Amino acid sequence: MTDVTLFHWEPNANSGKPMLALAEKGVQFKSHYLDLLNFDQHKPEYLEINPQGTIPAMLHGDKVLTESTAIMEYVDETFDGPALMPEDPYDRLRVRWWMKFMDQWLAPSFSMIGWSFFVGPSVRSKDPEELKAAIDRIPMRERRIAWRKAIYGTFSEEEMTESMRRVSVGIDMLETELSKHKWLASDEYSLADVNGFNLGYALPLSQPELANDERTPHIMEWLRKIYERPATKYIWSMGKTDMVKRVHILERGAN
Ligand SMILES: N[C@@H](CCC(=O)N[C@@H](CS)C(=O)NCC(=O)O)C(=O)O
Repeated sequence: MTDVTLFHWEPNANSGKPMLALAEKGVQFKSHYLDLLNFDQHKPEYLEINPQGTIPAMLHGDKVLTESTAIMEYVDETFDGPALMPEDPYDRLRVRWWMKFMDQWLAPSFSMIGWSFFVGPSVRSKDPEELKAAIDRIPMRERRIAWRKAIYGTFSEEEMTESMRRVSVGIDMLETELSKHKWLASDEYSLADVNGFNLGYALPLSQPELANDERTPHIMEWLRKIYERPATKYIWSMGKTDMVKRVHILERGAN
């Protein structure tokens, strides 16, 4: 086995990006599952690997890699297997354009909605003192603030409205772009698709009015094609919670 260890949570969002990129390249890796809802990412043994206390992180030999998109690019460039970046420089630019757009603009809005409706409610019933201590242990100030807002339900109406607006704008942009090429950034399957799938695989469940067969047929077909790839099936089978079962909405004929 290649000397790769991936520290990840569920195949979802940032964790799923390097998981799926590794599987697409055919790279076997040691899986080290961290339970985000149990605050495993803030435990001292993981902070030695990623002092920011966020997931994912990867070890390749003696190298420590963090930042999910940068890890995907490293994986693509380092290992044999099908290229996940196109040859053409303009196509490559579009892959990077979409990844930057998703990582910096769209994903934080998806994340705020997910943290408000899922992450916060999932941990809220723990002992209040334990929760307070868990929050105090989080190394990054901005993550402490996000956890507090998720747990105590204090994301403002303005923040939530803006996140919903961004998700809606992002869905329309994806639909337009996917009507132009076979895949998101070009006619070749790329890291932009891996990134986008991790962000949007559950859209037909989480935003059924905005993402559905009538309104966004290109998005639906794109998600289904990625879902049908053997690498995607394999990685999603590594999920340990019901969260990943949402992917089955992409089964043809499921809705
Ligand atoms: N920019 C980082 C963000 C990593 C990140 O924030 N990951 C989330 C999970 S998707 C996390 O670890 N959250 C846990 C926490 O904030 O405690 C990346 O892309 O790797």
